[in-house]
Amino acid sequence: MKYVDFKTVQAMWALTLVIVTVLLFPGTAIGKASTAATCSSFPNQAAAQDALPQNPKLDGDGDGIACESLPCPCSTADPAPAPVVSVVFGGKKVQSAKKGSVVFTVKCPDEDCTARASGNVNVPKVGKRASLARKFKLKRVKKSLAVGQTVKLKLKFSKKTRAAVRRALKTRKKVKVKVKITVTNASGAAKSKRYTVKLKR
Ligand SMILES: [Ca+2]
Repeated sequence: MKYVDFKTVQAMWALTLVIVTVLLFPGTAIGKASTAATCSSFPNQAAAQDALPQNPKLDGDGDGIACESLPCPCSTADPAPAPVVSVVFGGKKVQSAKKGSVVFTVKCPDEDCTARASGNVNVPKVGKRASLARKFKLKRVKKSLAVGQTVKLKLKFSKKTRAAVRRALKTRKKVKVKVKITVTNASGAAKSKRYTVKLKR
């Protein structure tokens, strides 16, 4: 190479300058575009909060607040509170098979709510008749509760279920009823409770 003209030298210098800038200041616009946003990409908490919808990883603990470690200015928007519904559940762990149903109670002390119950009866095999070992689904129950009202949820056994339960209990088999009760309020908050009830003769 005999000589390099002035324009080429100038262009090379400019290019070098850009590369050095990106290497030294990765926080600049050019550097940021090439990497996924992390908390260190933001100057403060509020900025990270604004970018949270596009970068869910900024909220590692899932509480709705991005990058708690960053300095303020901070986001003034409170994270949406976790919806809760307070419920008082009631129900005996051992219930009589004679009634042909299992009964639970539900009360919402703070607001109106809706209770839904579903479940099944697990009847074990009796004697050699393996076909009788099965789950019997209970008919679902749904009730609306006024605030403070205690409501009974009665899950009735079908005729078939009653017969199978009676047969099993006669031979001292254990019959269990599994029930799930879910209570929801007007704002969609839900709370569930599961019961395993032993049936006695
Ligand atoms: Ca967080």
